[in-house]
Amino acid sequence: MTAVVAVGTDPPAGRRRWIRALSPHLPGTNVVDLADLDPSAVEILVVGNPPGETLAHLSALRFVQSTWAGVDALLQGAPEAPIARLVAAPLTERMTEFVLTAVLMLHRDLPAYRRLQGREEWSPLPVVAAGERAVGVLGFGELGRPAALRLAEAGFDVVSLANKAAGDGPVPVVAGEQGWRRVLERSRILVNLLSLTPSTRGIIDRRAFDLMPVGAALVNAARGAHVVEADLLEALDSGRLADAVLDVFEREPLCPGHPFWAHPRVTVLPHVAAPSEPEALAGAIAANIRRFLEGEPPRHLVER
Ligand code: OXD
Repeated sequence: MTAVVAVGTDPPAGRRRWIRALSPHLPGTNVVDLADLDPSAVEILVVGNPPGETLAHLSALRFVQSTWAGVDALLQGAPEAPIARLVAAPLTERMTEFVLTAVLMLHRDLPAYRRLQGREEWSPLPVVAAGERAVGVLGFGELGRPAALRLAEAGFDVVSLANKAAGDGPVPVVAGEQGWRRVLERSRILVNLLSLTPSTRGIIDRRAFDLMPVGAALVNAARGAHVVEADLLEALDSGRLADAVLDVFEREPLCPGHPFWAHPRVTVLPHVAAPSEPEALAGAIAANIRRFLEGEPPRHLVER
């Protein structure tokens, strides 16, 4: 029987693009829009990161391949099928490029110059060498590790936080409560690439900001829910933090009138650090689906 792969990515209007991109990589398979299938017959599903409970009616699910790097929402209430998150070189490269861009922008004071520009003020700021700029990267996994290494290659003084410490690579990796404090206390620029779990939800809060050097900056490219928004606003308004570059938010899209929109110290981005482009990522997704179809364990399954 021909295997059927259902595509249920959001927005539904974009599904045709995924279907077009995936089909040539899955010969002998029907790649179709989820909306065109009887829900009780869907066994293999390609989705982004919708709330898992929206899939609860797919009672025959056997494998879910996400088009997203993080599947925190999908894990909430999805049927008991294996779920693979997306790990693919083009996605990693885009995130690495984004982190480097954001850190260089903060390092060379571009947000501060934009504020000066708003006041028509011609005021050169002191230039600091990259080697004197302490950067912390929270997370040393599939996305955190390459980003931390690229920052180190660019000359920054990088320390990363992970579950396990490691001192022998180009980036020192620290762990635990002591590691957390060490990264925060030293980081002039803090980059968040943690995955969102019950233990990391709300981890970047007032206590975290109080540990950071006065005038430090935050780059959040992981999940909005890592950050306590009210605490971040307070830290920015009090001058404890100088800047925040935010690609992710507790609620997306960011709602009209949210204080981040007009905040002079916040750069708002619409979750674009590492967008999932079907044409670039279909090969990696299809390869994992083929593994499943051939009875091999798919790669990058998340613990459930
Ligand atoms: C994500 C993604 O997980 O965009 O945020 O892939």
